[in-house]
Amino acid sequence: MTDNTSTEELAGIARQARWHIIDTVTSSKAGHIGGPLSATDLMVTLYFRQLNIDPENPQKEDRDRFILSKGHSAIGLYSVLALRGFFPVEELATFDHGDSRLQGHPDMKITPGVDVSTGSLGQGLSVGAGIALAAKKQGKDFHTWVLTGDGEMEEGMIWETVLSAPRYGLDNLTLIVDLNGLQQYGWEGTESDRFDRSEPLGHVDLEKVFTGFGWNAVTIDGHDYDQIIEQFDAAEAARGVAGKPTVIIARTTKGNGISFTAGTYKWHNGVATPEQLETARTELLTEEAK
Ligand SMILES: Cc1ncc(C[n+]2csc(CCOP(=O)(O)OP(=O)(O)O)c2C)c(N)n1
Ligand SMILES: [Mg+2]
Repeated sequence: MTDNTSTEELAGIARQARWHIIDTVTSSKAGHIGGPLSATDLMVTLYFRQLNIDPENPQKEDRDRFILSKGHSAIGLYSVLALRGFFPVEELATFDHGDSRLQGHPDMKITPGVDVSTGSLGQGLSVGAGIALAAKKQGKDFHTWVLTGDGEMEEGMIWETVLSAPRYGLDNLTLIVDLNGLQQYGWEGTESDRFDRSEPLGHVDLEKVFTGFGWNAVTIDGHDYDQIIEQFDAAEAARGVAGKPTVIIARTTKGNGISFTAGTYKWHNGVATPEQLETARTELLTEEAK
């Protein structure tokens, strides 16, 4: 824990971040909405309370690492990085333009604060385990955090690392699974049905599976700051002590925070109409709506 930002402050920052997500995608005329919005509270808590990072010195040697493995949610990460001071909020308006530092998927070579390039789903946990293992070997005391989607958990490469990370005692590695119950598509009229593409892990007891592989596993409400903070702190306290990695299974709502995007795969990506953008502005930024 590096900062005592209150839950009220986190909630206010998250409303701003959510506004930047939908406003930016609307003005860039392309981008993801649902995934960034389901992970907003998790990323705001990481960047405004948990991570040991310095916006003035993004490459600081002992910084904590964060890997947005579900790289399609880049605009969520960029919004949080901008609000945290890594680059000007005004730069968000360049999102997805050819010459922008803010590409549609995170690029570690050009974006301040981005440690690992992602976008091809399934790779971030393996990279995170490599970083965590290197830190152990080099006696470095920082934490590596990885955020995956639940659809992303279908990728085989994830499970190679779920298998191997406990063997190396990577208690400096924490995986957060954004369990929003949806991926890119669903079947018409069956959004809440289990076992189809709309609920990738509907038939899996993820906590039990991870525990079986040798991880510490806990399930939280990924929009409840008290639960997020408690388990982030516990995961960090395990570093150097527990001898095993932690997974935080965060139950979330895809598209959370805006009425018309919440709970549907249809806003996995999309561009708001002018009327929808006004609705979002009212819900997120207007005093009486808070
Ligand atoms: C290897 C790979 N396959 C397919 C895609 C295309 N794709 C982007 S997002 C997405 C759905 C991801 O669903 P989930 O992991 O649940 O993310 P979230 O619900 O948080 O948006 C897909 C299939 C990709 N980026 N990489
Ligand atoms: Mg999902």
